[in-house]
Amino acid sequence: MKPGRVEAYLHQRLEEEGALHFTLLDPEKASPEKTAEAASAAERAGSSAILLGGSTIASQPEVEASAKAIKAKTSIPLILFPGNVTGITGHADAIFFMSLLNSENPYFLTGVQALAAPTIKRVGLEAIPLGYLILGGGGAAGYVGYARPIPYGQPTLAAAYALAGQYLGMRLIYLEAGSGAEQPIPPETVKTVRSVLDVPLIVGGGIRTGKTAESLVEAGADIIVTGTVLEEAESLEGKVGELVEATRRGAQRRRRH
Ligand code: 1GP
Repeated sequence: MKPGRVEAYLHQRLEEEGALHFTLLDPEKASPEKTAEAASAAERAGSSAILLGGSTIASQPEVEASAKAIKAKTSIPLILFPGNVTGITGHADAIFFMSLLNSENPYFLTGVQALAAPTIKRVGLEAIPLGYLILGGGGAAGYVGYARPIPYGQPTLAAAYALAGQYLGMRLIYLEAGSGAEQPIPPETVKTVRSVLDVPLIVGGGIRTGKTAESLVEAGADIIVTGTVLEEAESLEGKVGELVEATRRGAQRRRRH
């Protein structure tokens, strides 16, 4: 399967900028109008893509309504970040076709993917193969996904799983600490994983400040995802701006190594 338009865009932006920031929006937390306004503010502040989804989404119509509203207000890619079959709509540009590599439940390894695949083909969504790994506490995603989270003190285990994902053909690897995690993934873990990987590395969960984003990018994260901190921020645009700037600084520092 050749890279589609969105995947090619991501690679081009990564080549130009070194590292990127993505904004995660939950369609069940606000109305489609408010969600679209947040997406538009994130685009203005320099975020490179909108992720729509979460691990507890039950209402597909809300995903669809939010996707439509976001597409009407933004021009950066809208990528679905599904936790289940309920996370799918044809009104997005692409979908992270994810397998939760450290799940104990085959449903989250290949089962839900098989249920979703025919619909993804029918609606013409670009599928981007992604290996999803849950670390630390794991939050709701870890609980819902029957994950056996990799402890923060075991970076070589995380690297082994990430490399296995790459060898299985996944074209992105996502290290997830869990939405709202108290402790984001430690930079040391990111560094160890980065040292074995060739594909882009996404890091998310519990990232709240520019300083954290910068240190994760410097350690080797290519894409930083934030959701919770943007829901809590007084100014979403201001917070995304801080994170985008930090991501750029992190990329510059990494280049100097
Ligand atoms: C969750 O990694 C994402 O799937 C983002 O986490 O909500 O903590 O930013 P936060």
